[in-house]
Amino acid sequence: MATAQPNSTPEARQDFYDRLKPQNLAPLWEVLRGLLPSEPKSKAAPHCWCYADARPLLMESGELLTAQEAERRVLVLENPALPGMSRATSTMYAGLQLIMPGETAPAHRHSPSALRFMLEGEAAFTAVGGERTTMRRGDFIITPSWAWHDHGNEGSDPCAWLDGLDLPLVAFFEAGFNEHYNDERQSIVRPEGDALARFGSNMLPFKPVSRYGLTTPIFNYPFEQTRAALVAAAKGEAPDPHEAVTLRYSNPIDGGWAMPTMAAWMTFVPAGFETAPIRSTDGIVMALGEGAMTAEIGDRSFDLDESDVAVSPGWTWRRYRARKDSFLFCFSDRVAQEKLGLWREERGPAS
Ligand code: GTQ
Repeated sequence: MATAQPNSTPEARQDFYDRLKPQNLAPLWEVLRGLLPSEPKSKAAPHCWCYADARPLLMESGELLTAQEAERRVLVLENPALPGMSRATSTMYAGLQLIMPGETAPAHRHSPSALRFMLEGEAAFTAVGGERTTMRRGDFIITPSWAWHDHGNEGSDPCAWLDGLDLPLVAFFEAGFNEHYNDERQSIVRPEGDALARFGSNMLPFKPVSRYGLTTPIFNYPFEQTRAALVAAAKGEAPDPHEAVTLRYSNPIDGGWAMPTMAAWMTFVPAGFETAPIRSTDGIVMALGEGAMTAEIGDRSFDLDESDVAVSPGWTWRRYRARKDSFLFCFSDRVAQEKLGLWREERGPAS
């Protein structure tokens, strides 16, 4: 039996749509394909920021205004396909932050979480929860959601690092708060190293509780420890064809990811090793801590030197080839996607 065919003209449909509009109604069938694509197509583009190009401009910003004046003196890494949106990937913010000798980035707190990957300088500190930590090259540092934090530079050279924040995610949920401290620097109530001793030495208090709720109580994962673990792990078995040698930063309280919204890990690609293509639904921000490597991301190929930052948009094939032993720091929204049951990956053939 034939179904009745409505014989509406394009004009009749348009007229119907025009009458829907004032009622704040819209026809799903005109937008359904865009709402339910067969697979993700990220709006972000693969991109690389060479530190050699960005650094002079970052240093110039140090002459232009103080950290106090700026509150945070940061050059935002804007994805070229998302101009003006302060996004490196569709869901992650990234920036290069500079603190000149003697300066303080004043204490504040916000519900977005922040992470830092230290690039340059030996004498920068960040203070979190009444404790200071010195930030050294390659260190992974965490500012938990709603924790007071200020940064300073006690040395004679500029200090710079990569910032990562979940700002676009928090903005999407419209759940962001921000507050200023009543002083430039927070009061220090614990000696440096306290958190690492209690939680980051393969030991735990009998009743391990994080001061920072869902975020790890360790707020500096020193590169020295991370690097040593990766190098030792590489001796135990051959690198994984897709992941090379990868370890993730974990929360010692539950073994999960270190932060509730941003996943962070480090990949060691031994010199001469080439990974097979892999893609995952999380868009990844990566910074080369040490070494020299090529990252093929989608149809782009980037030669990464130390401190270069690249982004791999979600569901984009990526593969690495190391020219020297390379230590690649990565972060993404993978942990959030996993919790929501959305995260997927696909592994291409290993040649
Ligand atoms: O260091 O607290 O890149 O609040 C952007 C916002 C850094 C910070 C950023 C921030 C910070």
